[in-house]
Amino acid sequence: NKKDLAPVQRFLKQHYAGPNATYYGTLKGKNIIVLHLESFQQWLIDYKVDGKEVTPTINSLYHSSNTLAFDNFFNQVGQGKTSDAELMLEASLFGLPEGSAMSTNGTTNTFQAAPAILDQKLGYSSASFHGDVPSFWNRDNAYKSFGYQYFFSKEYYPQVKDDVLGYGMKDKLFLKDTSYYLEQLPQPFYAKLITVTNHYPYIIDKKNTDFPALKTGDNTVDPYVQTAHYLDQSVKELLDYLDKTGLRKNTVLVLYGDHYGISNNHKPAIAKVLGKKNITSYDLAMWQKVPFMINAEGLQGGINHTYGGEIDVLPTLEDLLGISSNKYLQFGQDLLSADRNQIVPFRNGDWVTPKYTKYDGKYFYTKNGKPIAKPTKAQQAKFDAIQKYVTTDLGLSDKVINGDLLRFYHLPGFKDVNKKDYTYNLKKS
Ligand code: GP9
Ligand code: MN
Repeated sequence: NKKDLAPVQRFLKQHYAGPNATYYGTLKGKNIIVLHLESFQQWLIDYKVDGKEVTPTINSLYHSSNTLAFDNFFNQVGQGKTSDAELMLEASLFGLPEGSAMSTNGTTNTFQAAPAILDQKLGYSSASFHGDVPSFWNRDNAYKSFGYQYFFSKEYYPQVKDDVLGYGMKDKLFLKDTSYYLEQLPQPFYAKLITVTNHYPYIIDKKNTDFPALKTGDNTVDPYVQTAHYLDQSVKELLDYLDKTGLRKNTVLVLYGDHYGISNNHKPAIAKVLGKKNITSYDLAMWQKVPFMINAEGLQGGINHTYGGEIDVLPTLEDLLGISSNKYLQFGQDLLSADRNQIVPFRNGDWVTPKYTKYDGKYFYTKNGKPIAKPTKAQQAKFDAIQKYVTTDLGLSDKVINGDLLRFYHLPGFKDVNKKDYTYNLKKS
């Protein structure tokens, strides 16, 4: 009930991290394209197979002087996988400890999410694009709750025939046809493009496989670099298109990997990828890193080492767009803020900080991965304090979702989203 809001407000106020004056508002009014890189892990960046870069396009974006990249950025998803990543990015709320919050609560809950905020504060139009059926992860309902004006799902791509590899059409075909829709969106727009070819079990047809597989002997791990390479080529085609049409000039590109592609069940192969004898829990924690980068003409770029994750994306974008998130009920902290606490919670309650890491219930030094079998009193006190923050952070986010608490929260200058304003069906009923 309404009374449950008070502790949430208190906690978020206490941990609010203010914007960065150097960046605040610098991207205001530009189009935004969020490129969702399916199952894409940070280690793929600059990784080579037989001397060849797996993802040359994404690598060059990563190193561009107009790209703000983050190399200590972690996925924080739970069982909701892609949908948890989407929820964190759209609303800065965590997925639930079990299941997919977008599926269970996406239809009925009130949200104060990116599409609605950008529309109401800055007049952005919004669209999500995905080459799968609209009902997957309950997107067709949750997107209405988020305030998405358009949702281009599989049925909007009737001309694409050469598609099915499990979860929707192949990225090159998807992104090519997406670009025709993008062009017609009223500007400025906020668009999310959800790729899917680089999805387990990493299958790609022969004519699209000109890249060598890994040779770990693990059938899941070995072709992962091939689909990642294909994804990279599709990104190149999208960038070429944006450059050619001039759209690139006034568009911010946000790229991120939604979650791990190789689960922790593949330790021997992971060891080979990392060139290590044995894999520790610390290695598995670092294995959860995914790319996050923001590219825009004139943006002061560089590789930023702050520790953060998907929950922090929305406050970061708000900062760059000049939207003050001071009063927002968002669980992340601006990645550019000097006031960040740099505590990265995983959905199961483990965590990473610049100094210490807890994973599988074990403690490590984050810098070198050395285990801390017997913490000193002072260390244990520190661990307890971090754990308290993590448990509270996750627990309060769960309360917001389970109790639908945002319906009681009056966000200043924000009108509640009316789901009836949106229909995404092509077929007339
Ligand atoms: C399905 C796609 C995959 O539409 O987004 O979701 P995932 O299995 O990665 O959660
Ligand atoms: Mn996914």
